[in-house]
Amino acid sequence: MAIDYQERIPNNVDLSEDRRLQRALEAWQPNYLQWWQEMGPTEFQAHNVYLRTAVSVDSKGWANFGHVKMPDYRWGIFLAEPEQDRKVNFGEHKGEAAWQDVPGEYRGMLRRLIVTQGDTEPASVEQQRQLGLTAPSLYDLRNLFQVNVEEGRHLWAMVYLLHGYFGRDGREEADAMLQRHSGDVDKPRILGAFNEKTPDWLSFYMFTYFTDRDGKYQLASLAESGFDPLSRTCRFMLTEEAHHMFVGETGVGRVIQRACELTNEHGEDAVRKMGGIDLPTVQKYLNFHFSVSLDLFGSERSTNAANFFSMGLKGRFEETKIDDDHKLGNDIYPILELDGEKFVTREDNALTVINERLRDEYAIDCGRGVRRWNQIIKRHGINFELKLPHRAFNRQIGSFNQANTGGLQVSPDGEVITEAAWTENHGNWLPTEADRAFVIGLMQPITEPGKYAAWIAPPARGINNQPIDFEYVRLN
Ligand code: BYC
Ligand code: FE
Ligand code: FE
Repeated sequence: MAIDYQERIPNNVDLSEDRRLQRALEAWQPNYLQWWQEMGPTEFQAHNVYLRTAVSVDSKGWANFGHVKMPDYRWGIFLAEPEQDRKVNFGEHKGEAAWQDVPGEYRGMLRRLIVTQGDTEPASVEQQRQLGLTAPSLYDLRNLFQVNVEEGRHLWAMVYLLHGYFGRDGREEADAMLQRHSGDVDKPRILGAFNEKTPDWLSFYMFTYFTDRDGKYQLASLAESGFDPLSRTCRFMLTEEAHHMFVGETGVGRVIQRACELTNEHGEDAVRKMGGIDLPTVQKYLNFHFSVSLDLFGSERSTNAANFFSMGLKGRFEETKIDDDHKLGNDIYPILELDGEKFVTREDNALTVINERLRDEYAIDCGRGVRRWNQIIKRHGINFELKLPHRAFNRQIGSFNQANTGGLQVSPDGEVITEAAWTENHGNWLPTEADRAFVIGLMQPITEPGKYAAWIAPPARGINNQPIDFEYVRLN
């Protein structure tokens, strides 16, 4: 189905057939645009940016590329194509026809899931709003804005569900999405990682690698939902997520490549002096972003998560490909825990520890890119290996939170340590104020097509087969 971009709210949901919903969304739109102006990218709103716009939900050729101004980018509402005779594929309702309306008894739970998902989208735009001022190239500037406009569209997708299916409380939740702000002391965003700062481009690449990947796993689990409209919105959001993670993986990879080049030219200790970001600093940023992103999966044992599953609202990653009864009545799953100062693996009810299973799958996926980063280092003949820190390192949520470990901490290598040892060493493991100041100090804008900042290698190729010196953002 082709999408009409002349409409105020481009969509493939027959919005013009539902006047009540259309009016509600048209009333929300000016508030959204105002939020975008106030809390979105601080500059470049009047410049033409080479953006990809979704033009259909057909997996072949769903996107169009062209120079547009961000406020003119059409934030449409798109649902992936319906699946014929789709069923609820897990939980107590397994085998029933998928719901086209909200099941009354699950309304509150479903709304909460949609609100939590929706809240992260504008949060990330807020976190990234200053980065345009210090982009290392026009290529990177364009990628930042692509991610930003798509996160804006993801918010639209969730707000469509709230307005369309949850009546007055849905409208109130949609308004609240624009009132909470990342890092706000009074009205913060819901989840921890979305209240952290993204003050520099290394943080941005780490965020898009690690935190957008939480998005991939959460969206994939929600795409399994028995509530069909949620499934279809999330399925389409996943197609866009791939690019966000690509920006992260290649961004970190290019930082690593430059560090390696400088190491080989000037020696390991000269990387910073020569204006690069040394590998030990990259490791610290990695440690930080991986650990705060692990927190996004919630507690190891969660009745919320068990309920979401049993009710048929949120499945497991690739639920329908898993070979079991999809009800998890008697299944077990191993989880890692601290018993005093020792790690032990205990088996628990698979339903109770469903968050942990998703976290496991996420961590494995994170490891794949780390291996590719290490290949870059190896190709340069340098003896250094980046590693994911231990899953218990620097955790704020769940059983490894200090409040639950009797004050014990865990090092990146998985050594259980005292609070005093933590205080003494955490500056070797997490970015210090001085590290952050150093990295921020490198961030100077490069605005000439084809030029790249000294701390990052140019990309291997451009966007949509364009050359790397293409004018990705027209500054004149
Ligand atoms: N920070 O039983 P618990 C994305 C709260 S990213 C603060 O442990 P549950 C994106 C929890 O809310 C994907 N609070 O966890 C990426 C609960 O509070 P209430 C986002 C936290 O409920 C980049 C309480 O602790 N999508 O799309 O089983 C750029 C006890 O909860 C945290 C989703 O998250 C935390 N880290 O699972 C842009 C999917 N963790 O309700 C976008 C929807 C937990 O008692 N959300 N809490 O006040 C969910 O499925 C679940 O809410 C969670 C938590 C998996 C997040
Ligand atoms: Fe998103
Ligand atoms: Fe994303």
